[in-house]
Amino acid sequence: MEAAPEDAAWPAAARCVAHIDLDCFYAAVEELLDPSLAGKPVAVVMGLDPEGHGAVATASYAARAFGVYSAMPLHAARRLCPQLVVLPVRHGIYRRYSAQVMALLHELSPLMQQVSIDEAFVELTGRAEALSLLRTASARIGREIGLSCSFGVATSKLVAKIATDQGKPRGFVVVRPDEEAAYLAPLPVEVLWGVGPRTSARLRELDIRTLGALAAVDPVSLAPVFGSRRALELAASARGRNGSPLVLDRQYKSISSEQTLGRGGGDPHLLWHLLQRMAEDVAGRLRAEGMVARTVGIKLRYTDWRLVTRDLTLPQPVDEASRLAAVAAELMRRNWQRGTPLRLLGLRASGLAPAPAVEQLALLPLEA
Ligand code: DCP
Ligand code: MG
Repeated sequence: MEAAPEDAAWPAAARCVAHIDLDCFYAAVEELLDPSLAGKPVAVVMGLDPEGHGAVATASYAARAFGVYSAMPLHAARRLCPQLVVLPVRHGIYRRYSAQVMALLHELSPLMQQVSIDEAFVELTGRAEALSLLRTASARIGREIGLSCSFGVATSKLVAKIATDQGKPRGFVVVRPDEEAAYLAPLPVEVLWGVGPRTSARLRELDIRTLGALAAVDPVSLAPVFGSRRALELAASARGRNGSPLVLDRQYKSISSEQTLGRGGGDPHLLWHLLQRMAEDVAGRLRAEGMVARTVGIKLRYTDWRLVTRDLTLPQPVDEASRLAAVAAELMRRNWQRGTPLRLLGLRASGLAPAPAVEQLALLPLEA
């Protein structure tokens, strides 16, 4: 795909966080599986019983036009939209689609946080081409999986998520560095995380309805109402300043390589050779992701299926093949019953963190 002009390079100095949320997720999957539903008002309903009780899990856009929303009792939804097509939830099917989307996103970066079944954050800081990568991912979700999604891209999770919601459906909303405050200014205060009915009522009493108005007041004047900590947090959020890091999913916290062994699975020379190859593979993927690993582990499966996994957490993170292989070899020395044949050998790097930019620069003169 050709880079659109609006997909200009993301500045290296700024954080880059993408948020994605699938459009009308459960209803979209049902439409994908039964194209005759397209364009009809569809409600996917939880707890649907033979008497027609239940609660709307989600509604298609055609149903939303009648005022049907998530969490509404089914009888109320039917009153608003008598021709509503009602389907029971099928969690197993939605989970499979969700897993496909998450796997595709994970190709962008292992720094990914799945927030719910249809929603995730991806950290793309340091990736100048972030926007064109995301646009390609969005197109692939449509083409390869058949679902429509919305993306928000910004310098924080907070603003990225707001951008996604504002662009729905099929949105791709980019809030560039330093444009956060201007982007948020016209929006109602309720779009901020944690601003529920109570906070928004108190803000209304102070005549603050938009984020622009909230950003304009001195946080000192909010402190008596909200406490100083919350007042400062509100003031920063209203300008789009929020440093919340991604909370990484366990399953995405490692990069590993495995090799099934035939004959010769007890030969130390062969195993050392394999460890080096796997270390090169893992190191290459770590560097491609811009990551370093604190923990290196091995996985040994003996021919009687006994499984041994051992790891070592290092004082300094690593991303070079030689270091990974050396640590893995040391773990082998301590834990492998030398000469005993293995069915499988694996090497795993975990405790991942973004590679520190300064250290990488410091390495350059040595490599030149
Ligand atoms: N869901 C649910 N009950 C709710 C809200 C949501 O069971 N109260 C389920 C059904 C949704 C899915 O979770 O399809 C994702 O939730 P979203 O809030 O992202 O809603 P949708 O994806 O349906 O719509 P949107 O396009 O607004 O994201
Ligand atoms: Mg959604």
